[in-house]
Amino acid sequence: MKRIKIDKLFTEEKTMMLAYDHGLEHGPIDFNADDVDPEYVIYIAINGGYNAFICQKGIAEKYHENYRKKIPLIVKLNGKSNIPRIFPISRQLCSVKKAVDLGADAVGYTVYVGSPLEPKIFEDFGKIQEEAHDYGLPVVAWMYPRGRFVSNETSTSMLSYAARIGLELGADILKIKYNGKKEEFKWVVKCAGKARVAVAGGSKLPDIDLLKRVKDMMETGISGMAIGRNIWQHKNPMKMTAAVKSIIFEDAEVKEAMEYLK
Ligand code: FBP
Repeated sequence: MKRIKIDKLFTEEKTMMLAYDHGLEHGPIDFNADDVDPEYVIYIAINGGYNAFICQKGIAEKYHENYRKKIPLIVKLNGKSNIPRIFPISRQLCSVKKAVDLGADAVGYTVYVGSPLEPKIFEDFGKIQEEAHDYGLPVVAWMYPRGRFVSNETSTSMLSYAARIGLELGADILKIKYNGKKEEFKWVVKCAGKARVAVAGGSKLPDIDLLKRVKDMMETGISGMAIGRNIWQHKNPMKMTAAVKSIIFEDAEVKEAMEYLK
């Protein structure tokens, strides 16, 4: 088996990645006059010292291309808008080869656990996982329980099942939502086994609430975050980046992290 080059996405086994695929997933409703510009967010990713920038191929082609050597890239291979609210499924929009041509250091793929279309989703994921590994690329899986068979998308039992599925399907990094239950979430991380867990940030929170959440999450054994809106929607993204990083990489207390926001 080819060696999977995962270390580039981590600093001493911890990570903080910047996600920017929201234009497709949510639409411009997530953006303001600054962060609607991909250059603005790439600037944050590079100058904030993120471990990777995550985007769809269109942004990678038109914007990241000039920064190839400056920040690792994760190309999201599938995606969908939130307009047709039918069965949760996110189809492949970019090939693994195209991601490699764009300079990707890893590929990303959303898996809707529990969707009525789950068999198709798993089958498709299986293919891209093998292709990516043939190139030595790690696979980041957004493991999101969703659909009418899922009564609670963030229950510990659902999240732990999603984490385990991610491990068993061969994902290297699992992007999972945090449910705010620190003790229970340790079980989610345990179920992920050797797959590393990076938690999503969620919608924008007040500063103190976000930092408390990050502190709690880091105490569950996760490797870090793949965060988006809480950074680039912030009025001072670089300060918020420094605050979150201090907790992830230096184990800072919330009070110490708050100092970066002054
Ligand atoms: P945030 O940190 O902004 O929550 O981003 C995480 C993320 O997974 C994005 O990568 C993605 O666009 C979005 O959330 C999808 O969230 P949902 O499927 O819940 O709308």
